[in-house]
Amino acid sequence: MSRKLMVGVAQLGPIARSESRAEVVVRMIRLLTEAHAKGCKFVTFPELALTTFFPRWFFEDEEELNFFYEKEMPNDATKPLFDKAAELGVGFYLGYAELSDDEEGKSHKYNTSILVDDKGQIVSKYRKIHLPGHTENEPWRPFQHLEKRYFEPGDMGFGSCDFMGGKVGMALCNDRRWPETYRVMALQGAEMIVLGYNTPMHYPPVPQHDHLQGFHNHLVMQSAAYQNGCWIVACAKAGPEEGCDLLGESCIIAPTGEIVAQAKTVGDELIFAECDFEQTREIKEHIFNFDLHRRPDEYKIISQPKVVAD
Ligand code: ING
Repeated sequence: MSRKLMVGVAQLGPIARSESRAEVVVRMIRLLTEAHAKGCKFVTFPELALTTFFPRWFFEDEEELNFFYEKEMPNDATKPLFDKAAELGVGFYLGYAELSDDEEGKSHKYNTSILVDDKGQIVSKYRKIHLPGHTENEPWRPFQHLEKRYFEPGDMGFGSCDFMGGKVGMALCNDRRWPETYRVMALQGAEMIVLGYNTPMHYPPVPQHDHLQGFHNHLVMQSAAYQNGCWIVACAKAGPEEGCDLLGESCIIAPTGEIVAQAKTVGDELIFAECDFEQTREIKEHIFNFDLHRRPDEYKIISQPKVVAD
């Protein structure tokens, strides 16, 4: 028996600060249409896919900052994407900056992703849990990484939902570096984990690792795919964006840990592969059979709350 899904990864090249959401959506629809022509039923876009990666700048003006957030989804800018996807019968994963009000009317900002089905309906939402970077402007850096300032930690946990014949979980960028991310979803039955990323090649605190960005990117996801018996689908925003070089190397990784498709450029590029959810069983029922082999009684320290330094 097989449960095959043709998956596309729509890597985006640089998005200029001056580029409108409408212009970006045109690029996304072009990739979505190409993916459909190749037989894809599901397409992933990057993290914060609608605008340039704005956490690289320090904004003092709240209004200037709020420009980068979506107040609703879909909205005028993204409706053409939702409509085209529904017309073609293709689902997608989309990352964006979310500005949402809670029941008391208090507004919150999250680094968010959604799963949209082949009828254009949002079926799952995730808010980024591992926020990298810093909270205050640090002028010593050639560029900032102010995700801790511009987003609240996600409040929805890591989930897994029935989607397109399999069980699919979502993550965002820095989440992919933390093994717990994948294990929490795999323990909920996830067979595929999709994520988008914006990863600068230069990491100011530890520049001696700059040449290892590509290695670390694939290292963490290939090991996670194997250790959790999951397909991992990773989509970059890539290339020289507003003076900051972003890693490409978008990829699709099989449950064995093998990279089965990888982007070759740092521009708009579609890669795709046929993913059989059934193939996850080779791992989940054998080498990483959680029920048979896992020893959570020996892992308690992993989920103990952080000790707050006094
Ligand atoms: N970006 C980066 C990431 O985790 C980063 C931050 C870059 C961390 C390089 C470490 C090294 O890929 C986001 N958006 O999380």
